Amino acid sequence: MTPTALTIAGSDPSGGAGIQADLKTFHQFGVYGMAVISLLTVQNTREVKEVSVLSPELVQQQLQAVMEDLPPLAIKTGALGSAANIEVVVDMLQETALPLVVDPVMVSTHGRALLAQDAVDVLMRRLMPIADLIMPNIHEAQLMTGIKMERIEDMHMAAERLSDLGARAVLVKGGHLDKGPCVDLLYAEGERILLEADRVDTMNTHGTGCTFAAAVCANLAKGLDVLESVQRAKGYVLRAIETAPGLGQGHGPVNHHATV
Ligand code: PXL
Repeated sequence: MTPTALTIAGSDPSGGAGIQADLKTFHQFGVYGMAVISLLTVQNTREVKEVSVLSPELVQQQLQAVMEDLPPLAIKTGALGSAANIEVVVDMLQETALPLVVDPVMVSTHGRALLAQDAVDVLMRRLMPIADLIMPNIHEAQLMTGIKMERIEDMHMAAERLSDLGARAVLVKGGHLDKGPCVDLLYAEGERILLEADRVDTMNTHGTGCTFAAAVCANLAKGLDVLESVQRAKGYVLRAIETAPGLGQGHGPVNHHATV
């Protein structure tokens, strides 16, 4: 059977993040990709000029069109934009038992809000309990838990807290910690696993979060378990950063052609 995956996320016309990154990543992993668009950004590698959030009706209708005809084997959510968009997504997805990866995108690479303030609460209360894996970076983890993220132990505490909200597994991404290797902490069923990678000194990290979550989702669609999916996805993202094509004058995209 052809593995299929769906992303519900925002558009980045410069192609490095959002649904564009997700679809390229699905494709690279040999997975048929589908995309429900939740918001449009007007941006390039230098700046975000505009963000326009789609109506919940349009998001609901796109999702319905996919689900009634060709339901995917796994789903990933990225920037959803509003509390109302999260509500319609959860209303529809809670009926299904499909593997769901949640990238709780709150701000863009350039610091623009991609999720309304009041939506963080809805995300935690409604989306988290149906997630198989939620993948916050330290800023998102800090915003959701109030725990100041400075050390691995802080990441562990935040992961426990988020796990209590119902997510089956939590991956707190430590790439934004100040120094040392990039350590991500995977927490599931009371156990933690540390995933380490060398830090790459580069400007070209635009869309890494999207690409990471999409790669996990692609592997879940292919039937791998969460740990194996995360490990393979992390390797792919590291190679994608190391071989970034150097496009644009700001934060450039990663190389989605990297080996899987
Ligand atoms: O990486 C977060 C992200 C998600 N979605 C869209 C984005 C970005 C980062 O800039 O533009 C559409």
